[in-house]
Amino acid sequence: MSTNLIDAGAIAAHNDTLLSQVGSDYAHLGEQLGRRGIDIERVRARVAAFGVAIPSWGVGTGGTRFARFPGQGEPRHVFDKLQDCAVIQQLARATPTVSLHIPWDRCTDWSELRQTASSHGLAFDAINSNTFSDQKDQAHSYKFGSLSHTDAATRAQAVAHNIDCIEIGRALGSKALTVWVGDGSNFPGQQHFRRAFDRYLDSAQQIYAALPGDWRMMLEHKICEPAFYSTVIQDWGSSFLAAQTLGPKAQCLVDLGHHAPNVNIELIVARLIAAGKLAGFHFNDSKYGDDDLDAGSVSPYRLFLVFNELVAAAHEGVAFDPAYMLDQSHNVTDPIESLMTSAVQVQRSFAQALLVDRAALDAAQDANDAMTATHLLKAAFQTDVTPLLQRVRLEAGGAIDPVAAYRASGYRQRVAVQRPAVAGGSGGIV
Ligand code: PSV
Ligand code: MN
Repeated sequence: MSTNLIDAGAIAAHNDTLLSQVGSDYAHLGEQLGRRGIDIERVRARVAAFGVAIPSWGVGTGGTRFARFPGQGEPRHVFDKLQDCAVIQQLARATPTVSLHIPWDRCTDWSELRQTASSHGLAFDAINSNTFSDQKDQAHSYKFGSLSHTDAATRAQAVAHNIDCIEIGRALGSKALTVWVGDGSNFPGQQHFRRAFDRYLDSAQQIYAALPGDWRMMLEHKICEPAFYSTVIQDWGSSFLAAQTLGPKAQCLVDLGHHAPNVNIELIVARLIAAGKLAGFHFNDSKYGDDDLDAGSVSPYRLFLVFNELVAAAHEGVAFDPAYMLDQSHNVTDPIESLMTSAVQVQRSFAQALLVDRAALDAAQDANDAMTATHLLKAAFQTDVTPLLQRVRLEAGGAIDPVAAYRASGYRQRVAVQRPAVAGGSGGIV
């Protein structure tokens, strides 16, 4: 398998056409930031060190429970997925890691997979377990739950699967297990809320006990879907209770789409940081529910406000280490284009949050000067950091305009020749 998926010469040729423009835009931005007392080079160094993981399932076309419309050249297996992730990293240079989902990413030789990843310059982030759908030849069904199921044998099967995931993760160099369960109920009265939570805790404790010393267990909450009346790990409160019961290696993962509309996610983030329980993020955007839209495509300001909390905490010396991953469903776009765009959007929000004048904000907050405080945030958010991001990509060997370079490369058309067309029609992952 080639390690140079998009011809480096083609990327260089693409960059050449935009080089002088980026040079003068960057100089101008540097001058503007300089007037605000911000050293653009320091911001650039921090942004260059930032990375967000690609979910292996994100490179396939997504779908809804109504239908899935596969695109051209869909990845056939985990090696194809890795290759698509490598293209994303080659062009956008903001996604050095991949997060696998087991058993969707079946593989007979994990060390070969690890080597392939490393030949692409990629490493593995958190491993995700799946006890929300039944697999072929599975003894017990998850129709009525997994870690919280009323049946002990079903719970044991779900625990064993999570422990398998830890083993796979070890072989790949992962350091975290993300646990999201679809457990819940569809009818009032269907489930005894407290007993279901206790059963979940009991199962989670067994998984926790199998966790290597330097690993984290990231608990992902979700308000609804596939269970539409109640879910066992419904919100950050349930997630926090569970993480606290399990111990220091268990933390709460925030998927931006897993809350009721209008919930103040940045406030949840601040609370979890304060409690030392923020595991990290699954980034996406939403308007109505778990819409899995591209990160920042609807509410970029909300994404910025989340990063504002992260940057503020780091600035104040709080020790924490959030894991960043995209988790979105690409139903109408080429997944590679969406993932590159979202990675850059997340990187952009981080860069903008670095521009907030923290001393002035502290002073405005202390003086109860709401207008100045909010203007300070807006001043950072409204700064166009595009030239800075372009420069970061350029220095790292990526493309100034990743989507344009990708389209010009013909990668999708090339892989479509090797990868057979997939039939559409049925529902896809949600
Ligand atoms: C559930 O909606 C979720 O956000 C979890 O992270 C899953 O692992 C992923 O989506 C799978 O689609
Ligand atoms: Mn998620």
